Amino acid sequence: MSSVTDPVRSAAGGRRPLAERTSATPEQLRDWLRQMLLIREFEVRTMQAYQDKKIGGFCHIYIGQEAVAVGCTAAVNHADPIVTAYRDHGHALARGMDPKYCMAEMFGRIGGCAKGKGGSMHMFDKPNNLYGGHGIVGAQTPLGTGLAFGAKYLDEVVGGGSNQHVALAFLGDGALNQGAFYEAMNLAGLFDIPVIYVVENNGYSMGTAIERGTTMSHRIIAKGEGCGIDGYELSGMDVIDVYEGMKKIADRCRAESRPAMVDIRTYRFKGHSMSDPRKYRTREEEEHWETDDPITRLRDAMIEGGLIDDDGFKNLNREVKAEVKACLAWAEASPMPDPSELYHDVFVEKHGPYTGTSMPQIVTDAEDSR
Ligand SMILES: Cc1ncc(C[n+]2csc(CCOP(=O)(O)OP(=O)(O)O)c2C)c(N)n1
Ligand SMILES: [Mg+2]
Repeated sequence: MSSVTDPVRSAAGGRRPLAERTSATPEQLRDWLRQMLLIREFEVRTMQAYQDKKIGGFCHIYIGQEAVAVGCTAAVNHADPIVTAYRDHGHALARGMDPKYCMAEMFGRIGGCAKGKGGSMHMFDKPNNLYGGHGIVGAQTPLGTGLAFGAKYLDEVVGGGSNQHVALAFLGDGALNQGAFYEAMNLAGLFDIPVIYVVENNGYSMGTAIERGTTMSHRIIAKGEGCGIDGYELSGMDVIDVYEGMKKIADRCRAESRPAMVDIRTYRFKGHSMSDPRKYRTREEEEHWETDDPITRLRDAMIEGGLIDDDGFKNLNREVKAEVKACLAWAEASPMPDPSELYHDVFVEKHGPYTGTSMPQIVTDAEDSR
């Protein structure tokens, strides 16, 4: 079963009244709009902080792809594990990570979600069932398969019931050709593992267009079919389309305990990383996609549906800007890790035996609030 939506513009669908398009409540729609605005503002401020040299190392911006993380996360339960690649700020925020831990992580501060040791590419949030943030292309796909296998094992073998979980393993189109991904898909198909491989297909792997590096680029779900995995294609520019499509797929994978592969067509509005002059694509192409902004789409649909007006939108935007400003101040006030942290959380014999760890604040705060 596969439902194909015009990847570039599903505006025809977008023009139908909201009530016909989605079962989401006005509160849910407002929440998605807020989340996308939060991610957008967070990323704009991240770019500024990077340019101001407050953030170092690799840093990949999620602007343009917001509807994917927000729509997919909304379509599953909080207990369902999620794992992703290095373009991960949006997933962390959509999963509910307080942006202050996310920003502090990029600032290399002890208050960061990984005590400042991971940086932009390694957003982890155990209380929110987010298992990273991974820098090796494709490396997260076996992990997502394992997370789904573990959850299914606990449900079926330990608990003696039926499978209750589905895991989301996000990957970029550039990860499609990694051997680990095929091994993971083969096992998922063979053992009925409830994992969904969500390909955030933004058309580029660094500077390489998908057609130049990947076979069957017009129909990548064929790769999953070779492992007996059902494939689906969705437009990633409209959060309602993403949610409605993913909800059906996720419900089915959970109920039948089966894997799926989803090709979600999207576009990163910025470069691959902070140091990308984007010479491999034209300004016209960028403008074409920028006019199909996922935030504008939802805002317009909500205005048309009478769920928000211009002032309401401005207020929401103002709230989000204040929240991100506060998170920047929090990150800046968080101390640098003590040098002794170099010897914690690592297995390096040269420096003596493993010296244990201390829990990051994101975990202790969650425990305290229970
Ligand atoms: C195994 C491996 N090979 C190469 C790289 C270098 N690299 C980092 S990101 C990237 C492109 C991946 O593109 P894609 O999966 O489409 O994700 P996107 O950046 O578009 O989100 C490459 C080749 C890497 N990190 N890991
Ligand atoms: Mg890509």
